[in-house]
Amino acid sequence: MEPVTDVTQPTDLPEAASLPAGERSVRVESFLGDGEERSLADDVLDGLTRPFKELPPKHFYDSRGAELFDQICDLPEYYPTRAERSILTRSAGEIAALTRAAELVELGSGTAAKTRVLLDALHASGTLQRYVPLDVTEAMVRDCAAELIEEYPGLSVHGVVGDFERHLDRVPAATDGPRLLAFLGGTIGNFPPGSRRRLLRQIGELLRPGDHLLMGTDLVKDPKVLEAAYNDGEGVTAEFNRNLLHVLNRELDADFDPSSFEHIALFDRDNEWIEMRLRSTREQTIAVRAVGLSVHFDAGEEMRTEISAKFTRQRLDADLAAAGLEVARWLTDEASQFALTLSQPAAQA
Ligand code: AVJ
Repeated sequence: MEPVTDVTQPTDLPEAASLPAGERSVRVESFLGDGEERSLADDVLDGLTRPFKELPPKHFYDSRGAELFDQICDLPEYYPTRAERSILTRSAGEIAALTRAAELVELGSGTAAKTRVLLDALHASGTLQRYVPLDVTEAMVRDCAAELIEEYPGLSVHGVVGDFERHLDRVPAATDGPRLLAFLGGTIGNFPPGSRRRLLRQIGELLRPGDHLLMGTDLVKDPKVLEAAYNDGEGVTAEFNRNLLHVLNRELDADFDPSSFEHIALFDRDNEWIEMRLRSTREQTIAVRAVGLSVHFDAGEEMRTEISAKFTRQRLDADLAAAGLEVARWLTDEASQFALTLSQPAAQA
């Protein structure tokens, strides 16, 4: 695929110096082309023709989905965002001192709300030169890049519009100093064990000795607390889950009636993950015209739309070790609900 490259004044061009300060050091490259719709079509052809229907959670996030997710983060039942922010707030100074990062690379950067806590600490310690946000939503990358270079004098931003499952190799080569790679929010929990380790290995390949990975993970706890976080009283998570059907209707010319699907969220104790599903309330056949598929649902049939793995320290150590990483700091909030792990390439034997 030919990358769609839009270079907005790279810093090394002489003309850049004549631009107003706010435009001097932003560069955004996009690697999303036809590939994006392809991946939804492929996932539908693959996931909706199985005996147990399933779609990956990355397709939740169109603009409505992103908005609903933001609302989820403010729900009283959804503790992970607040817990992670409290850890970041408490530990950002320590992270900055330990990593001395010249560059912050962030996977799934979104609005970079929590990132500012890290950027503040790295900027204050005087080591930070560049921020590299990677996100599938181009507007998010552009808007946050524009804001951040205003907020942090001297910072350059090199945004990458892409999917971290496919475009990690597009992360620009490291600058001179140490790199800190942030993967926050607990997003790693969306991956089942096999692909989780594969992704961690690919992430590990972006790190050299002296670099660090800062990763957020939700922790195993009382199933009632976990299930409430994914089944809130206001029904926001239910709307978020059903939004996937709106995405399919729009992107693939499907004819789902979202009101005929119920939101389900339950903690699978054996696998230690939350599973979200959509349950068809009646027998029905759905046309997904763009891929020429007709999909039959029995009354009560469920389709899995997300897993969100919950971790123990032990499991996380093992997953990181499998990717050649070792834990340097294990940071949790006061109630030990969530963990931020700072890890680094393991010393070569
Ligand atoms: C963005 C994947 C971390 O698993 O908690 C929130 C997504 N789904 N409520 C999570 C989500 C339902 C969230 N992650």
